[in-house]
Amino acid sequence: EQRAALSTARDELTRFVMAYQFGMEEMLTKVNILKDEFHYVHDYNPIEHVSSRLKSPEGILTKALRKGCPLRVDAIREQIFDIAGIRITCSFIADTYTIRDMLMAQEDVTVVEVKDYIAEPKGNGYKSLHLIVQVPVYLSDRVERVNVEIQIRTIAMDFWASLEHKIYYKYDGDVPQTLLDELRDAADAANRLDVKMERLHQEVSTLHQEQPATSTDGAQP
Ligand code: 0O2
Repeated sequence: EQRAALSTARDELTRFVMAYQFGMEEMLTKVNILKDEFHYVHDYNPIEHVSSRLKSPEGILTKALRKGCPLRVDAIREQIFDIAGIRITCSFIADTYTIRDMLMAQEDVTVVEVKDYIAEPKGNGYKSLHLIVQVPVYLSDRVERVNVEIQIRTIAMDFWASLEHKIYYKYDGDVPQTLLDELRDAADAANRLDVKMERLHQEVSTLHQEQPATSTDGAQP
């Protein structure tokens, strides 16, 4: 009897995680379509890099325990939003908002939550746009709406976040104050770089529009 219960629980968990995998793949296709299409429409690609990950069963349980969420799939479905995660790295700050708006405008994407840590950075200096969206996954016997977390940030924000994440885990969350201060300084430096790069990019784009660059090898365009 216990073996049958275990087997049912395992099947349930497998199907549960599978739906997230499918939802994540659907969102990835959407992001990759934008990335490829942008390549033709603009003279630079606003999406630098796209990555994705499924939270491991262990990671799901750890987060559930941390949030005081009951260890049942129905509760986990309603309280843990980042089982499927996609990270989009953009060239410039303005691009992060452009990509956010394009994804939010898609008819089959339901926006559950938006957190703008770019406009309002976290105390430690963390910056990123977070979206929780829901996409329908058409399974053999039902349609399941799964949550996918999308993090959109610039290359500089991503560089900072990955180092901060490593340091945080290295010190098991108890990072010395001097390092925290230095990380805050680094976040400010990353922000200055983002602002400067965006201004340069805009200047060059404006110049390019006013005065199209001429070919240097003498070939006809
Ligand atoms: P991991 O290991 O990256 O998966 P919620 O998900 O809303 O219930 P939370 O943590 O308040 O809980 O949500 P929030 O603030 O939107 O953060 C979700 C994810 O954003 C985190 O997932 C991180 O990936 C990232 N993140 C948030 N704050 C920071 C930060 O200060 N530094 C870095 N490097 N990343 C951050 P996890 O599950 O916490 O971690």
